[in-house]
Amino acid sequence: MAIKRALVSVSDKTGITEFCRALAAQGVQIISTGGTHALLEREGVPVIGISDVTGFPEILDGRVKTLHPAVHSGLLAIRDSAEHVEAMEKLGLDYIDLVVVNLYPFKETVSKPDVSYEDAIENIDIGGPTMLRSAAKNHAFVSVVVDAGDYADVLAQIQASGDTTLETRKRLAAKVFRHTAAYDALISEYFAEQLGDPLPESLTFTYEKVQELRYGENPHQQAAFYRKPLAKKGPSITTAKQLHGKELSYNNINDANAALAIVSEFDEPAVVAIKHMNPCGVGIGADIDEAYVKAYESDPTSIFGGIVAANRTIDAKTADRLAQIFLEIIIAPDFTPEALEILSRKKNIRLLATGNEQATAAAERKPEWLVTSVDGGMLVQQSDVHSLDESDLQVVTERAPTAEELKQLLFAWKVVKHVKSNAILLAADSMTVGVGAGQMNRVGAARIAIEQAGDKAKGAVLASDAFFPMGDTVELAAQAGITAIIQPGGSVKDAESVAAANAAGIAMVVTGVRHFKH
Ligand code: 93A
Repeated sequence: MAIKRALVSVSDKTGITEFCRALAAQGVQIISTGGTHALLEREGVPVIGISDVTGFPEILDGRVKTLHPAVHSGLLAIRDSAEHVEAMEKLGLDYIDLVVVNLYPFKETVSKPDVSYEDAIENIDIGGPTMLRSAAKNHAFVSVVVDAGDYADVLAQIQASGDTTLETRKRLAAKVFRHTAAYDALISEYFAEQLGDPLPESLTFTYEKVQELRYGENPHQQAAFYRKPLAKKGPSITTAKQLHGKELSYNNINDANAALAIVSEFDEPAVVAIKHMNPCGVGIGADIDEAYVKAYESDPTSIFGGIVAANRTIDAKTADRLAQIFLEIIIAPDFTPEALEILSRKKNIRLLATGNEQATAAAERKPEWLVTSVDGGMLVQQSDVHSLDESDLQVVTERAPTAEELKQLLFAWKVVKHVKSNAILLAADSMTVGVGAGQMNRVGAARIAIEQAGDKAKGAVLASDAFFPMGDTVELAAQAGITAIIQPGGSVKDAESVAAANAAGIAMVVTGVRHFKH
């Protein structure tokens, strides 16, 4: 069958004149709506108005243009059904063999900073998706183009044979259903946002592909990176710009995301180094340089080949230091031109700018829905945005922490939240000095953290992501010279831990909140 009649109705008119001119040259009759019709006519492409097909004017500010039986019969009729053919002939209706439609720009509209609700609603396309879906359903006979990227291929096929192949039409139909599904999901996402997204039921899982990745966690696993279409506010790996370096890998993106989550905990200048999703060094300071020195000193061995995130712009001074070691990624709000110049000399480093100097204050951060796969399904939970208020702390030992200990305890608590469970973290002088991550028992995590801290354990504070099931971890901490501990509390054997702390003169506070992370 040959393509004789095309219906063209596009919001994004890029490339449409050339495409239609070439179609007309193949003898294809072109029908079009208001703005598209006006453009084609202006450009001298032969075109007839939709009203001449429907016998009905475009009304209600264009809300009703193509929503008409003459259009949808022409799209949906089964060409080799005697009944359908008879019905079409009886009513004097014509077939439409090709539909070229792209939709009202809903995403672009709601992404504008001051979009009005009315403007958003008016940009919900009704007629366009309806035509796309009719044509896609009837892809046995009808070609449907929703993506300007397909103009060239479709045209080439028509020029060669007068029609597209069934295989092409199937591929185009699949694209349409993917497109209209995503379009509707985005509208529902917008409504959910308007309503405050109260329940996970409002999750629509509309993601758009950012890029295919070379591989996943390991080279034999396929992988890709997706993001939510409505850009996240605040520093995010999904909106960060890569300024230099090779393409990001799956592990890079995961680690950079984890690193950003930690530096975003702090209002003061902070730097974190990440290895395999766990922080190996975190420092805060009066400026970003001091914070980096602390993050580095935390564990000068593990930072090698790691990922560094900062919450302030990197300048030349810190760039010089960063350039001295091998790092996979540096992610920061921005880099000064000198810093960029210094770091870009290193071929293998990736530099990412989030553009956001200020993170959202911890207390104002809203949880997001996190998705984890299980075999054949998924789990959904809110992200852990709990932030501790000093007044939530309860001193459970004879000795209360000193002001300095309290400062270190709160610092350690912010970081231990991001360490894989079971997690024990030691801190001193606003830097981590020992991290025990992902252990199957708590005392084991403490042993690792203490061993890593070495001499630095003496006088340090300790944070535990969950309660101590018995007194052994506190006894170990006491032997290492830890002076203060922060932990959730709530174990049936809390008294054992408190007694061990009292015996060693350790100050202990409980939070009443735990931070498991798996
Ligand atoms: O307002 S609509 O939902 N009602 C319709 O009947 C209709 N028909 C086509 N939107 C409709 N369209 C859309 O108009 C198309 O999807 C396309 O995005 C746009 C093209 O309009 P124009 O040709 O006037 O620029």
